[in-house]
Amino acid sequence: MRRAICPGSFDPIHRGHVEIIRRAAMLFQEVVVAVSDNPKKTYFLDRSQRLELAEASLEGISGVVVEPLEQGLLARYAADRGAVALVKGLRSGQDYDYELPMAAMNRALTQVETVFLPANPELLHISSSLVKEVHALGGDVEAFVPAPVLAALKAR
Ligand code: COD
Repeated sequence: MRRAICPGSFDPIHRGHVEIIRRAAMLFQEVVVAVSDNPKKTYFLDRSQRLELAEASLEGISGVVVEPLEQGLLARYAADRGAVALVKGLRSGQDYDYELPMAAMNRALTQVETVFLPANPELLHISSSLVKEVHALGGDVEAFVPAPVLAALKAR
């Protein structure tokens, strides 16, 4: 079984994330979507909501499972889960500069590879922080998030 990990905060999951996960699922037999939980970070949605929304938003994509990612080394988690790769989406050179040393460190730690998928040009403006900001300022985020996330944002 060739398993990959798609890690993220997913606070909340958005259409850019879903597209990367869908493409990862075409490359690997199983994709574990690992929802991070870093107690030092302040999240907009709590972990159970981020997990539920990821599950609901990814329903129907074959080979995808959603799990919590406890605080700790991502490379260790990937090795413990028997994953051969981490999959990250790249929106810009800035993402690449940020991700490249982590990819090298993760490989040095447990030999796990990192696969970078270029963001779909039509979705690269989407980030969780901009979704939250646009929503907080009364903007319509329907084009940027899956239906379950839109419903949850409206309910808050
Ligand atoms: N299109 C394509 N990809 C996108 C888009 C978009 N529009 N938006 C985001 N992405 C990608 C990001 O580039 C990222 O790969 C992924 O989606 C997740 O994004 P976020 O914002 O939900 O998640 P982050 O950036 O907060 O990352 C959380 C992680 C757990 C991945 C991160 O904290 C991490 O790698 N931690 C590792 C800790 C560790 O082991 N450190 C040791 C040093 S290597």
